Amino acid sequence: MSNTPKNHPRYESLMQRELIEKGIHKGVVTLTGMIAQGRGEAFDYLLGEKTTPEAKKQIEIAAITLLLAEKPIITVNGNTTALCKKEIAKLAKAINCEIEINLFYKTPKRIKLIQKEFKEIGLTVLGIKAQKKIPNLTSKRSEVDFEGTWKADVVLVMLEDGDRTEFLRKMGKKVIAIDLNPFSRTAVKANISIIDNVIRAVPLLEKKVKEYSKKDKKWLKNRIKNFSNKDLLRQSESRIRKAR
Ligand code: PTJ
Repeated sequence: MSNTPKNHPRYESLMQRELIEKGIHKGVVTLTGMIAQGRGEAFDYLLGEKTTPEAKKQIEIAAITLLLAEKPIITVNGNTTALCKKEIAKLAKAINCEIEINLFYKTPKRIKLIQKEFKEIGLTVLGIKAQKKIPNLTSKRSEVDFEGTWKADVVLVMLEDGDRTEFLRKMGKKVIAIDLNPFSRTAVKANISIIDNVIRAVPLLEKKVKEYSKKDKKWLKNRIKNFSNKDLLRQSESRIRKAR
C-alpha cells in the first residue's frame, strides 16, 4: 500500500482508491468502477465513514438470514473483488457457500481475471459458464450459474445499483444488498439492505455469522421476527439528510 500513514484521517478511503486503481490496471475493475467508487465515497462521507447503529442491525438480520438459508450464494463484481476478496472468501467459508462472478461489463477476459484473483487465495468460483438467465433482465447481469444463483434461495448482492435485485425477487429469491446508497435501486428493492461500506460490512457479517452459528433455528427466527427493512432504510436515509 502507499505511504499514507494509518492514522491519516482519510486512510480508509485512500486505501480503497488504491485498490480500485490497482484493479483497473489489472483489468479486474471496469473503468466505470471508479465512478462507482466515487459515488460510494460520497455516501460514506455523509454516513461518517463508520458502521452506523442501523447498519449493525441490518448486518445482524442479514447474518441470521444467511444462516437460515437452504442455499445461499455470494455474488461478486470487479469492485468487490478488488476491495475485499479475502474478506468475501472468509464470509463464504463461515456460511459454507459458494461465490459467483456476476458482471455488468462482462467480457471473457474479465471473468478469467476475477477467477484468477480467487484462485490465488485458493478458491474456485462459479459464474465462469453461466448457463441460465434471470427472466426479463436484459443486461449481462442476467447470466447466472445453474449451481449458484439459479438454485439459490438467498443471494448476496454488493456494490451494485441496478435492476438485478428486482428480478431476483420476482424469481422468489431473498436478496441481501450491501450498498452505501440507501436510495439505489438495489437497496430499495432488496429484502435486507445493509447501508455500509463493503470493506467494513463484510468482516462484520462474517463475525455475526460465526457468533450466531451456535444458536438454534427457533432462536434465530425469533430474533428477526419484527424486522422491517423499510424502517431501517428510513433511519439510514435520515442520518444522511441530517449530516453536516
Ligand atoms: O464489475 P462490473 O462490470 O459488474 O461493474 C460494476 C459496476 C461499476 C457497474 C457496479 O458496481 C455498479 O452498478 O456501479 P454503480 O451503478 O455506480 O453502483 C454502485 C453502488 O454501490 C452505488 O450505489 C454506490 O453508492 C455503492 N458503493 C460504491 N462503493 C461502495 C458502495 N457500496 C458499498 N461499499 C462500497 N465500497
